[in-house]
Amino acid sequence: QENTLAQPVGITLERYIMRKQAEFPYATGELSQLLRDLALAGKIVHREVNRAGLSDITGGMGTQNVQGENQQKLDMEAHIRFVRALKNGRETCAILSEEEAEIIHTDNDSGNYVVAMDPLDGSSNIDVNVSIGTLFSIYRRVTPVGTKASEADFLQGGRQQVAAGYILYGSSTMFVYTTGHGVVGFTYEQSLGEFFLSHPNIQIPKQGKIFSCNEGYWFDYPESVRTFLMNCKRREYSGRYIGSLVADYHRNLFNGGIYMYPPTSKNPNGKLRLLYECYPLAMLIEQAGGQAVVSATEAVLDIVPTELHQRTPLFIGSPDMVQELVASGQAVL
Ligand code: AHM
Ligand code: MG
Repeated sequence: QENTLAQPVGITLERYIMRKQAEFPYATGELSQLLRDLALAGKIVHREVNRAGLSDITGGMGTQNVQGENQQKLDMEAHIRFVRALKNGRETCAILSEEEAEIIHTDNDSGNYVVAMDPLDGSSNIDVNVSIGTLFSIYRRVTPVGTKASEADFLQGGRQQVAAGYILYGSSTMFVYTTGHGVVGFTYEQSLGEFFLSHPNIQIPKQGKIFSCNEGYWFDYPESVRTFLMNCKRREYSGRYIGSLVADYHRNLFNGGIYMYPPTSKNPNGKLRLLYECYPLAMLIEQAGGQAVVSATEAVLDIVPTELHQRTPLFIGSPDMVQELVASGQAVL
């Protein structure tokens, strides 16, 4: 008899995380729970992002949402959702968010992990229906369990991240992460309310034909960056720049390319934040076979952090393109 069922459903994020946990006999399940908390908040933010154009209608009438809260701007709403999910999950003792200057303590000093995150990145794209994303970076705390977490827990350096990832709210919503064993991607199936494994082992092409940067700052760019860009143009590579870091990064990860945010006169240290924008993407790109550098001589993950919200230049993508850029600017980059 003909099988009238639709396609078999695949592996959900939940199941995948459980299976992975079982592969590590000493794993306590805490990191697994933390990843699930992030995915849960991601689903809620997905919902809010998808009805963003409508929320002004209710917001404009001064109404409240179902929880009786006043309507928030979407980036603040995302911040509240992620903080709440991480607090409820009880694995996290402290959170650093782009939306708040100080560390947020979760009132659970027995949590083993801290999370640095940008709850909703791509502020210029939020109100105009263009792809935006969430970025996160996870560390095991270095301060004793049971005490208050401190800056030291967040300033461990990118190589100490135990997991990192992002959620892309694009034409579909995706959850992409690494725990240091390759990069996996899950796509959200809205009608089932689940993320399904769609990209089991993501590798970036060694060479690409896309350059992504804000060319409006051309006259500010270091000579090396301009030389590199001119060479890209001579070869008629494609310029692609959404202005949402997660979306630009995600496209280049799959198609091959380089994303650049060099120092400019407005932002002499670059614009992007080290702890919750550059570190997580740098960990992901290295796991995917790519490279992320801040200068000709320094990998992003090797920067020693000094401040919670510090900025850094970023050059990230296909290894051959990053190496060509580095070669064009040994002296000046
Ligand atoms: P945000 O944290 O205020 O959203 O800024 C970060 C964003 C990135 O997503 C994007 O790549 C970059 O800023 C774009 O900056 P610019 O408009 O200067 O090109
Ligand atoms: Mg941001």
